[in-house]
Amino acid sequence: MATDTLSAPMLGEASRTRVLKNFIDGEWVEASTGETFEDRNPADTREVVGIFQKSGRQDVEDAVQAARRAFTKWRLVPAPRRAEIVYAAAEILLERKEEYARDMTREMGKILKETRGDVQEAIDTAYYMAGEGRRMFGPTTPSELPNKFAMAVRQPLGVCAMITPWNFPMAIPSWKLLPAIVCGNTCVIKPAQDTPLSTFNLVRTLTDAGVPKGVINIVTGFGSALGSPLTEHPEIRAVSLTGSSEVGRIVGTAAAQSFKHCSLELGGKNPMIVLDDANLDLALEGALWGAFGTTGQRCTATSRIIVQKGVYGQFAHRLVERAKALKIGNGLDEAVDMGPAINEAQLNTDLKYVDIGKAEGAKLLCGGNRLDGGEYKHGWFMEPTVFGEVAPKMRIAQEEIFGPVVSLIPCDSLEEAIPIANDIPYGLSSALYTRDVNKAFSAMRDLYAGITYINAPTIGAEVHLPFGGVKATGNGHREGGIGAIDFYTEWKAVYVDYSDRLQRAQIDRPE
Ligand code: UN1
Repeated sequence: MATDTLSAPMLGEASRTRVLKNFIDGEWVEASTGETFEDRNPADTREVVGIFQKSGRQDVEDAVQAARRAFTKWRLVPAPRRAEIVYAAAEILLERKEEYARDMTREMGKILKETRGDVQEAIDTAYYMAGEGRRMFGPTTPSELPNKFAMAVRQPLGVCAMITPWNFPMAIPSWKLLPAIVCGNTCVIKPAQDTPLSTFNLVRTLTDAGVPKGVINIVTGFGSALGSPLTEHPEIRAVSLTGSSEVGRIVGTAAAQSFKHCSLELGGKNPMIVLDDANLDLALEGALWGAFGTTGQRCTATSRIIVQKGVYGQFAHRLVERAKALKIGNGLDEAVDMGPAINEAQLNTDLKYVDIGKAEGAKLLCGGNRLDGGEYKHGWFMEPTVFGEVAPKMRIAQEEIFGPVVSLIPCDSLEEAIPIANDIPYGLSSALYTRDVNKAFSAMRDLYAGITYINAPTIGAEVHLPFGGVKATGNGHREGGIGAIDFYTEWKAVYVDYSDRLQRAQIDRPE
């Protein structure tokens, strides 16, 4: 078996199994536990994509100490210089886009078109954040006293921890790592155990572009072992998690004990409203892409479609026809529309919700079964699934499934649809299909979510706009755009008194 080094070339598909070590202080090191785990292809579990370190508390400690040492120098590198490295990384990612997309399809399962999009999202983030290095604006403002100058400057926080999910294994790490380092922080990242390779590919690129040792450290392993060390460590100043609301509550509670900055991007149960006056062809395309793109494994996935009664029958019929026609299979095949679930546990959850939906009295219009014959034998595949006549309070309409299962909810009007859309524990994304500008604007105001699309599905956020949501979707922070710069910096107010005398604010009031 090949052991990875920074200079080792990427090995192509179907080549030797790579053993990847942790990346700490610019070195590849084995986990202190001496244990490893396998990263397997969910479309064909016979294929081991890589072998990774099953790390423990000591590995986190080593990574934090490396990041702490690196911070003393990195914080002093001018932000535009830090940003140039990120820009150079974007250029390298562009060259390696196809190779990294193929690696990602093999470890995550989503189709090539989408994994290319995932790498592109990291490229977009890199270009955007490279530009921020020359902004990082802060206000200057008049002092209330004469001969005194006042301004606020952004300062880095120190060591930041990132805990990232498997569904966007390069894009989401890029949302966190790139603003963090442009702002002058250093990082310890724990990628999801199902998809560590794509994070390695991103960090390898950043290292090749010139990020110095210790600025980004990777510790792989399981949340059960690494969650507490990362969230409780007194020298970690910020934690950024993308994951479930359940894990978010644990991470948020732990991080609060040492007053860390904490950004939580959590679940979604995203509604799409289709009104009678909508362009139905467009709404169908959107529904299909929003519900079954990424096998429904996006926190932005369209999982509820609230359809006005005038078009409900036609919409349901046509959606089912289109869902049945989707080609399921290995994402490396360009003809495939939808890949597998990420792992057995996720597939079981998806199938469990099919049973729950049936038991609740929803009408199974298509799908619902596991695919495990023939070409599907060694993967975690299931049919795209559509439930009709779903009542808004059923569990399949309230709980995040994270699979290719969508619920159709009939409604009478936009006035009825909005409360149905809002009456869930989450609030990430939302969509409305209509040709009526008045309705569009009231929905933009009244849908209670972090993101609203008009005449587009609930997925497909762009990296320079705020990404995040309300209620159980998060804790008020936003990734993407300037929100990320806000999260990874701390304000410092600076006063310069050039009057040469003691001037007391609030007390000495010039005549
Ligand atoms: C996620 O599902 O966690 O907006 C992120 C989108 C993608 C990002 C999804 N750009 O669907």
